[in-house]
Amino acid sequence: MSIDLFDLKGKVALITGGTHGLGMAMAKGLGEAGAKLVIDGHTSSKMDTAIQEYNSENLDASGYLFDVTDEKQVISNIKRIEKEVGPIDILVNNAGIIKRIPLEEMSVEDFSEILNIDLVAPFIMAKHVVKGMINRGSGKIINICSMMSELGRNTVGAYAAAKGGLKMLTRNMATEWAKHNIQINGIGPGYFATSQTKPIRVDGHPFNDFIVNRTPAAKWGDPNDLKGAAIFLASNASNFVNGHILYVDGGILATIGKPINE
Ligand code: GCO
Repeated sequence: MSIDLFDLKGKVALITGGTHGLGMAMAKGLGEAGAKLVIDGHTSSKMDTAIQEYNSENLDASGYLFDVTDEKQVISNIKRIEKEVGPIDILVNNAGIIKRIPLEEMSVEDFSEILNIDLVAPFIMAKHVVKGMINRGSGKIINICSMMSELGRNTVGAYAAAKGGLKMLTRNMATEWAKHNIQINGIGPGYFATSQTKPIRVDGHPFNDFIVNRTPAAKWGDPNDLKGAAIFLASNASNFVNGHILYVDGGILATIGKPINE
């Protein structure tokens, strides 16, 4: 049955930054499709709350607190996870930060921190998870990109540099690892109602109205709208899809936009 192509029973999925927001929504989708969930985070209080929420929805989830930018921590935790939970079949590089600062005012420290978490960490995670996938001859890696993988925007220059880089890193991972029956793709969320967008999604905030008008779907996305894309790219349904960025954006990238009153 074709629907079985989306079945993730028996698979182990590691989601970085899976304690809230888009990461949690995508993780729940993978769990609902049958995967065992391994949630990475860096705050124990957030992790405890998140694991309770997953388990309250009968999802098999275990939490691991480690810093995705620290290669030593990544290596030791991947070892622990593969021993305690099982070989990692699916990696979702979702953890990320954003700082909204004009480039001419942004410190090198801020710029480097954003690049480190949003671009270098996905490289470190994939570099160490893929070794097991190559040995097993199969695996899925999903890098969470952004509209800023394609478009610039005032104040988010470092984030755009990182997300643009992540798009190309995704393509190069596919170039180098697809021959091992590993599929590496990206998901590019549009504008979603999350804690990350909260500051710019308040009534009366010019950006809020701009996004509703700029998005052909005329609304902010619901994090649950990402579940389908995550399950597709994590499952056998995408076994010949590689180096692709699947944008889930309500049509933003399809259009030049329209005047407010049109
Ligand atoms: C912003 C937003 C975006 C979104 C998302 C869009 O300030 O523009 O936070 O970065 O979160 O990445 O794809």
